[in-house]
Amino acid sequence: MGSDRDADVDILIVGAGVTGIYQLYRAREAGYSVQMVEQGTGVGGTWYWNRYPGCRYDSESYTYGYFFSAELFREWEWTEHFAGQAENERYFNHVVDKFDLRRHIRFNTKVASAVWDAASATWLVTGEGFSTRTRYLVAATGVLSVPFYPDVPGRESFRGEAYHTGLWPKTPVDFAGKRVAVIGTGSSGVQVIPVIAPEVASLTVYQRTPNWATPLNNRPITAQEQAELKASFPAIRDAVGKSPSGFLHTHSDKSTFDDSPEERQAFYERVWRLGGFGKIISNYRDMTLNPEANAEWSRFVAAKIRAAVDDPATAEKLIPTDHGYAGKRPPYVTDYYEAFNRPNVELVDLKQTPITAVTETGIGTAAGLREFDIIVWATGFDFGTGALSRLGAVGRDGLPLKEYWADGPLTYLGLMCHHFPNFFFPGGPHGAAGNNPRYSGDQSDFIAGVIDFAREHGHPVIEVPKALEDEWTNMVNEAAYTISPFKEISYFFGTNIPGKAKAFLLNSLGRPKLLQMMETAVKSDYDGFFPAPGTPGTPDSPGATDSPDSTQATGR
Ligand code: NA7
Repeated sequence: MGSDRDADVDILIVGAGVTGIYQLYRAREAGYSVQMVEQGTGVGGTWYWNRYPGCRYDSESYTYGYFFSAELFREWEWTEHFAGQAENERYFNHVVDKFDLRRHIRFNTKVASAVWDAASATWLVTGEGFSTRTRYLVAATGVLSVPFYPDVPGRESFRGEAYHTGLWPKTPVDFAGKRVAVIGTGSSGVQVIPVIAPEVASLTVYQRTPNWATPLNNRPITAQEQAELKASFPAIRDAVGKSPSGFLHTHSDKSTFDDSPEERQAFYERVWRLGGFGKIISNYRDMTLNPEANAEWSRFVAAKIRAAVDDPATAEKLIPTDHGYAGKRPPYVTDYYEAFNRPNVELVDLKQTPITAVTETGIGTAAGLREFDIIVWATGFDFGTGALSRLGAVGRDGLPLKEYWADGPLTYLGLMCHHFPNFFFPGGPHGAAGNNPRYSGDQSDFIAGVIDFAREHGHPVIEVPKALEDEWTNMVNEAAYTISPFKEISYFFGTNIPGKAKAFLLNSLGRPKLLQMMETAVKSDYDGFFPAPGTPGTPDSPGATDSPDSTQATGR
């Protein structure tokens, strides 16, 4: 029978990003012994690794940050409605220090394997110079944390400087007077391009597929707004807590064709001026679902692109033709299209002239070789399952997670899966809408609750029943094609990674459904989550052997 003597810690959390830090706070507050491991040398996750010029939130700063402490909310003054990377990283450092969490974090530690041991009902988690046995394993490893480099011939032969936006160096990159290539025009590419354009000698943008970029509408938070934010903390916390999207943007109850063409134009102009995701959330309620409504808004955005870009041929290349607005994750930008009016910026359409090779000096396409000093790879991530599949997690009966998920993730509420007892992944695939901290916070709360319940009732093993996993996974996969606006060309289906199974990787059912399912589980006292002694995976099951040699546990 597993006992607390078998574990070095109660809870081991992997990843010091927005989700992991909150889970760490909750675990520590509840009195568990808790250890966090983090691959980097600092906290912040996304806001630690993505340091490229122009990197910033496209969710409002104050709804992205935490709500668990009124004092934290009131003392931290965001400078902008959409704060930049350096400020975001400072925020997470502030949180970790304010709540004395840093002493639980072991940096420079990458998990190489995590193996379930049924006999002791613990996970043995190891990495280079690190080995810990934990009762519960929480992988807060992020959905956008494994950078993707396309397999372009010669990529590594380039002798100039090369950077991936998701692995940006801590020392500033000197772009002044350099010949620079940016490959990729997703959310990262469109942030970096306008910021470096004024500095560089030349900027060549390699675009395979254009995205529907609309204004972020960022601005400083005024002293008056600052005071209002502080004064309204409980109201904001409650509104965000209840919001179906996790944002403060209000939902419109009108459908597109309820309005006349003139009213629609005026409405669109108002929506255009909203911050970030207001373009989706506060748009006509049928904008993402009714193809004609979607085409109408997309035409409006296309007209804005044509108005912003001086050269009509360049403007046409920048307008998506393979998907309508929100068919893929739309980026939010500041002066992106305007950058193409600069004489030193040029757009290369890879649909017309694909990259054939990277050479020692530059990039070759069908149109010839261009030489560069710096290449920026803004080519995205192995979304959703990338980090979890690389964790080396091996569950009950020796089943690797990577194998279990070979055809796509199987999850319960995007936070746990059958066959993997005492294992949780808040913010994981099927749980969130992208990387929204409100969803992952809901998941962390649920995880904290089920662990508390198991502790109180003396259950050594928590494992979600297969039927509940099937129910959620099937609902998510079905709604991916009905409720979700995203098309199969989106990386939300994993299709940006060669060889990856095509499967939906977000929560297509939305936050209300997630919360409702959680409530059902809590109200049933987590019915079915605690396998009876003797069933597979529990300490006294027939297959469970003595605990592997725990003398190798070091590093703490
Ligand atoms: P994205 O949104 O996945 O964008 C990656 C970009 O890289 C996209 O424009 C891709 O074009 C392009 N790409 C990928 N492979 C290639 C090759 N082989 N050749 C040329 N271009 C290529 O990643 P981001 O980092 O921008 O944003 C990720 C998330 O971060 C974002 O959604 C926010 O949540 C924050 P494609 O569209 O595939 O033709």
